[in-house]
Amino acid sequence: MANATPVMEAIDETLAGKRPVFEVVYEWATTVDHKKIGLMYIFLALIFLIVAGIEAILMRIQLAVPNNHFISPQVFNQLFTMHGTTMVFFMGMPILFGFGNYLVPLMIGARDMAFPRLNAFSFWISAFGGLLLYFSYFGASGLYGAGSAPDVGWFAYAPLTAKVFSPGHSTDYWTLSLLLSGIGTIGTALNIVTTTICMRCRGMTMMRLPLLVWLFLITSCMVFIAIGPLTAAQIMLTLDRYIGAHFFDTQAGGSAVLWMHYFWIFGHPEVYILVLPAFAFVNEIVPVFSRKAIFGYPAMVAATVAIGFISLSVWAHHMFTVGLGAAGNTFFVFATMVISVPTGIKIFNWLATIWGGKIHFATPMIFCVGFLFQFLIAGLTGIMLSAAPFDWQLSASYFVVAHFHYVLVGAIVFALFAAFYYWYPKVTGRMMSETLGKWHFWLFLIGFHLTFDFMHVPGLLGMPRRIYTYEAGRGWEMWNLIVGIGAIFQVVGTVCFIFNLIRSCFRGEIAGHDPWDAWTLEWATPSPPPSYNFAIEPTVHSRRPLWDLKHPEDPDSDYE
Ligand code: HEM
Ligand SMILES: [Cu+2]
Repeated sequence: MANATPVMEAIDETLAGKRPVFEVVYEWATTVDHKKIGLMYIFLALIFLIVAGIEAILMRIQLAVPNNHFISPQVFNQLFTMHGTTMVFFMGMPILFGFGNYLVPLMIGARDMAFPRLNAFSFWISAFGGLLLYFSYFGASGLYGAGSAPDVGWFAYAPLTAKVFSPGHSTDYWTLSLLLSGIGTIGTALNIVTTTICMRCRGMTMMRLPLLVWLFLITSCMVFIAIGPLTAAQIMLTLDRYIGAHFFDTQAGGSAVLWMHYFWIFGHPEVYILVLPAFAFVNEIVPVFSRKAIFGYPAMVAATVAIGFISLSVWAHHMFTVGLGAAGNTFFVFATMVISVPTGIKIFNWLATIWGGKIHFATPMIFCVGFLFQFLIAGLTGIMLSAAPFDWQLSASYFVVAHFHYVLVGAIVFALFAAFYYWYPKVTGRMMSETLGKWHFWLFLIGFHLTFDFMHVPGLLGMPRRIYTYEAGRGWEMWNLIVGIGAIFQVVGTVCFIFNLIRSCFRGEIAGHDPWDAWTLEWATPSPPPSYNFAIEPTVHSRRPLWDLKHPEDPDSDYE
């Protein structure tokens, strides 16, 4: 089968009795090929997406009507903790780094990552981190006293996490699982930085790097700076809980605010660690479907570097309500607002790329359009929240939840879907169904807006976040019902997507090596690419090497 995926080949050969299942599992479990590792990251993340999605639906069912007793308060606390932690650490980061793993070496004309074994190690330790988090559910009373999931929120504020307030081991599962996955994330970041710096093919100067590679490079640098404080905080918390240290124990001279600083010095850059790869996908997809080179490449690179730096210095906008004092708050208000400048440059450049282009609204492109629109709105509510007095009113309300889901779902998840439709033919050799793709898009878009547009309203009406139920007559019930209905739409859309992923693997149209008429190097390889990527190491002369090959009459290299 010339056009089979590695996965399908494995399935076929196993079914035909040519290879025992064990051998196939062994091959994947021991692989150091960046493409297989990338796929395993994505597969793992999709499983966690389903799990965390179920947790979200359970919460929305509970909140759909007032005075509901579908779920107990304890379980509700566990659900939002597990949902948030899973989505950020075991869905978001793995799926994005999965794409990075798959694409970065291909796009710079390399045969693999710089450290293939470290790459495998990083994947497995992250996967074990995720398993450990969920092991807390199955631990039951016997095993080291686990048996209930963590319930302290995804940012686990002190002093709630102290042994007195959170006895048992669920908080320890949370801590250790983030410690492990943090090590994996650092390993992957190290690999991406080294690969990008050292393994580029001939002619691939830094200013000819595909923007995707630039964005993963900067994301990885941010990982170095952000994960350290997280790891330190997890170790301190463990010391507090196990040997009676008092880092975060106010009564013994520790500081609860110290935890917040540690957590958000990690937590805010984390937001950008998730969003920059999403930008990366949009940077590749929008120009190809507008049939134009990206507008303002150097400005895009500069804006990314600026976002990287500034986002490291805005963490205390998560702490306006703590009482940092006027000087502290003022600094963080301005630092936060300044980010809108480079972000605005990016939005402008995407629009300028689309402007006057021959736009082709295939599924990857429509998801990018959704991304642009929703990211703009998320940025606007972000600016609103960055004004400290406004934040004081709404900090612990549903307005904030609506804001950050606009970023996390409206921007990041939309860009991810675009990436799936765009690179699927490269990975599997087959196209995803456009019809199902359009169904997916519209169902998900309607669901997204029903859920998150209307979630701002109960927030403005004073509905706090993390409440398990509420009484009737406060004007919240209609909005919560709409929000719940929207969530169902999103589920149906996602089911279309998963069905499309599986179905297209067997039935999809054969793609050929370059179905979108694109211009970056991964499209120069067969679909799927062989394990060594390139038989002959490519040489490039411009930012769009494949364009040069296809258009000898008007190559970019003439203008460089
Ligand atoms: C780019 C992707 C972004 C993501 C993923 C994101 C995510 C989040 C998250 C998870 C929170 C919740 C904090 C909490 O639970 O207390 C939050 C709060 C906040 N975000 Fe964003 N955000 C993003 C962009 C922005 C932007 C562009 C701004 C402003 C220009 C902004 C300003 C804020 C502020 C001020 C808060 C504090 C809310 C509070 O503590 O009450 N965010 N964001
Ligand atoms: Cu932040």
